[in-house]
Amino acid sequence: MRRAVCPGSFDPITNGHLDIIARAARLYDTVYVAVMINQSKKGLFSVDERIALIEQVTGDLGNVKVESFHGLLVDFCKQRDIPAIVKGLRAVSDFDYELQMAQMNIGLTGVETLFVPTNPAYSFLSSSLVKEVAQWGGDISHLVPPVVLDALKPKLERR
Ligand code: COD
Repeated sequence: MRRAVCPGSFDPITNGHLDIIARAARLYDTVYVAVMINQSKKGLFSVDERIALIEQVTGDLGNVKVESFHGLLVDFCKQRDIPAIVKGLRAVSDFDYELQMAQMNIGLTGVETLFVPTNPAYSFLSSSLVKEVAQWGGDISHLVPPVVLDALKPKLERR
């Protein structure tokens, strides 16, 4: 049974995340999507809301499990016997930090990190930019799944 994890904050999930998760799901028997909890960072969506959105948009893939975790990613992997972390790489700017994390993680427990090049259509895309553009009324309908678009509207109106 080949297992991998796609970790992140997913606040909220974008088409860039989804592209990486779908590609990982073609390579592995089971892909865990780990919503990592960072208590010092208040998100727009609660962890439960993020999980619900990810479950809705990955449901058709058939081999994706969504969970939250508070702690080190390597411990999430150890507890579930996951040998590989799959990450998307958007640009050179991502590389330095991603390399540091990959080297730290393999040093901690031996878990490997595999990098998947972003789809060029999403190479500029991040959850933060989506929220900023949406807040000022910009069109993000091509950047997030429809359920995320619907979920964003009431959140941003309340701000
Ligand atoms: N195209 C392709 N891939 C993308 C895109 C895009 N447009 N946007 C995001 N991604 C991928 C990247 O691989 C990214 O790493 C991942 O999705 C998650 O993105 P975000 O923005 O939701 O999440 P981050 O960057 O805030 O997540 C950082 C982690 C939570 C993964 C990291 O901080 C972590 O592992 N934390 C757990 C605690 C820990 O173990 N710390 C020690 C690390 S060595």
